Amino acid sequence: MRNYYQPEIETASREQIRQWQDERLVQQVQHVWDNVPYYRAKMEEKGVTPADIKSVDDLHKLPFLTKADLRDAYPYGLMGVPVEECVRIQSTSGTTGKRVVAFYTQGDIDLWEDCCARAIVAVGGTKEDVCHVSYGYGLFTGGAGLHGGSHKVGCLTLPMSSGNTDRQLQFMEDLGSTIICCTPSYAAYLAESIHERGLQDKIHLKAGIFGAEAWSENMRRDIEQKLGLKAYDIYGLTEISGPGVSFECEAQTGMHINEDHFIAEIIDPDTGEVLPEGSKGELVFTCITKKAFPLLRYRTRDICVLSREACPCGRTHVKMTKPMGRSDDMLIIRGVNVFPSQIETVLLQQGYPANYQIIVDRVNNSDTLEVLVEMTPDNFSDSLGDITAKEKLLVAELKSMLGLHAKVKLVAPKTITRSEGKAVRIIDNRKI
Ligand code: DLL
Repeated sequence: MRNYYQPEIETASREQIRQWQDERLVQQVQHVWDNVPYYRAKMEEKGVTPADIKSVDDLHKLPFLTKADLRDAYPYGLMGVPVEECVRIQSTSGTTGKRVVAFYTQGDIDLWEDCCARAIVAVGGTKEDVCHVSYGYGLFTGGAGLHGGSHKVGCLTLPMSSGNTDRQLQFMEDLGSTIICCTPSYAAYLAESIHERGLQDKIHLKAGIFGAEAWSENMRRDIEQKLGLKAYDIYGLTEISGPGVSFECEAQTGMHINEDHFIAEIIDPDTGEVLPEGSKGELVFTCITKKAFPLLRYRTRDICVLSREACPCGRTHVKMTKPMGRSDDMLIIRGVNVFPSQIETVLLQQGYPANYQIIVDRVNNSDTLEVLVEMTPDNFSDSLGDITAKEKLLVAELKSMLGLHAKVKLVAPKTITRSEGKAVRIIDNRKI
């Protein structure tokens, strides 16, 4: 028997999952209709009532919710229970406009922590493990979510939060951390620091649970090799609870969505039309168990593909690919769509670390793209004379990936500020 946290749920038959979803959706729509006037008005506008929603097949009849709705209804307008029944708020890490504030009852926290516990068990976590949580604690959901999940699994939980790298490494060594949870960019920074201090033999990590931002397969291999662990992806968003909406298993080929709590759809981001399974499009979630912040058909802006192919791990819940960029993170430069992940892929393929910054500007009414790329200490010292040649090679590789000319500037190691949470990789001066 595999050590699943909730095998009866995670390996349930498709029919069983579908039955849970049908029943829970019907109840949730009634709950929202009765308690969330903002969404009820949207349903009325579309001429839909709870009687029209009998199963998942009817989901498409419901109106979408977007980030704009969350701003309109800020702070209490989408709550499904009275404030006195809530025990927690969390908030997004967004830096522009109003932050998203999500509310939780104790039951909502419990189911969120269940999802995170499943993620920890999926990377091999048991009560024997020391789980080092370096996601930020506080309003951000990363710390609180994985912390709660780690308790449920029974791991010894180290609530490190982000920052103070020396202390992180000291505890990692002294307490023998075996699982690390943080953003992939912070994992890359920790790996760099461990190598600089020559601590490789003193660190005994076996698995990393990395998410909250996009990271490529190349970056995965790089982190795995440098930290000597297996690196797993985890996905989630504050609006839908936080980390653990989906997570990777040992197969490392996509993230299982916790379908007993969330129904996933893929839509065409331009028309809103539901796309057939296997299509690439915008991910939309409907929460069917959460009570305090019960979002229905929430448009995530994340672009991905869903797959129901049988997974060797035995889990039956649908898998999503890594988000292939957010439709609102995509840069449009001289009319060309550019995703930061494409630039990262080129840099890692050419042997550079994932420390870079993309600077977009507008000069004489034309967009410019510049990529600052940090060198490793090794390629810095042996390339002093031939930096221009290396820059030219990157310009050519980027041109073939993006179909666009980008200026490239190689900079000395440690020039680009390291991030302890989500990395800030894009500076778009056109917006200022
Ligand atoms: O980032 C929740 C989280 C914490 C997920 C820790 C995983 C680990 P927000 O701050 O609300 O919540 O940001 C949500 O981050 O819509 C995606 O665009 C992006 N994102 C989250 N996980 C991944 C991932 C948390 N694994 C937004 N890969 C989402 C790529 C991710 N992007």
